[in-house]
Amino acid sequence: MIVMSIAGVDPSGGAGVYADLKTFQAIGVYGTCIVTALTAQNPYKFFSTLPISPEYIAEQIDSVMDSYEVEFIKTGMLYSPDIIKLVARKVKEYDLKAVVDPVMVATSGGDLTKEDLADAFNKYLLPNAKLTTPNISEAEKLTGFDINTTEDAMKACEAIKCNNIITGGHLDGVNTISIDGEITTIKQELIETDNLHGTGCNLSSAIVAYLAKNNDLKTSIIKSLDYVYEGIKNGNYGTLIAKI
Ligand code: PXL
Repeated sequence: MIVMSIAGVDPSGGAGVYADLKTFQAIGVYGTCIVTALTAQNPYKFFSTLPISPEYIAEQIDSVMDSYEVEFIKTGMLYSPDIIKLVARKVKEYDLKAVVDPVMVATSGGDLTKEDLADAFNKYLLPNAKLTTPNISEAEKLTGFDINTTEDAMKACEAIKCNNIITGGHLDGVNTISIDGEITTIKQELIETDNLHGTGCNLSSAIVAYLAKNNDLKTSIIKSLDYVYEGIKNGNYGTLIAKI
């Protein structure tokens, strides 16, 4: 049960590959991490980004694949269309089942990329992904729809090019899920907090971990929503004992 995160580094540890690794550990799978970019940030302020070249990202992926058997991966901050293209190529090459967190903007408000990534996600990565996990603003970018209501989110769910969950933190806690064309909703209680940094990262890495532990997609999503909810409540990702 070896999984992989392909994402950026958040030195404050709440998001990116460090957060993913903590979540993999909490759920009981062995995690590997491919770094797409360094960032300088904390949960409240984003300073800057230093991307890694696509060639060196490819070398990292190949080096892990050379000796580990990986079936499930998640992708987070991919920074540029070229990196998205490269990752899509590697997903095909190694026949990987990918959960794509279509990261475009940091929770703290900083741009995690200079370019418009929605087209590249739609064209290269989503058509071969197992699941994508946009929040409302990412779903708006992927579909071009405005999302103000659950009905809007359901329409966007239908339009996204693979199985997806549109997370409902900004829609009264209503998550909208589309699996094999069937649309359902799961409502969660909203928690008052000033720290939602990394919740998207932790959701997608938890889903990958539960998938690797042989849960089906719907079960993996439900368990992961619960894991993230507990993490927000306790502010202690990675020290949680996950329900395995
Ligand atoms: O949650 C989006 C995200 C993804 N990856 C990295 C981040 C963030 C948000 O801050 O820093 C590296």
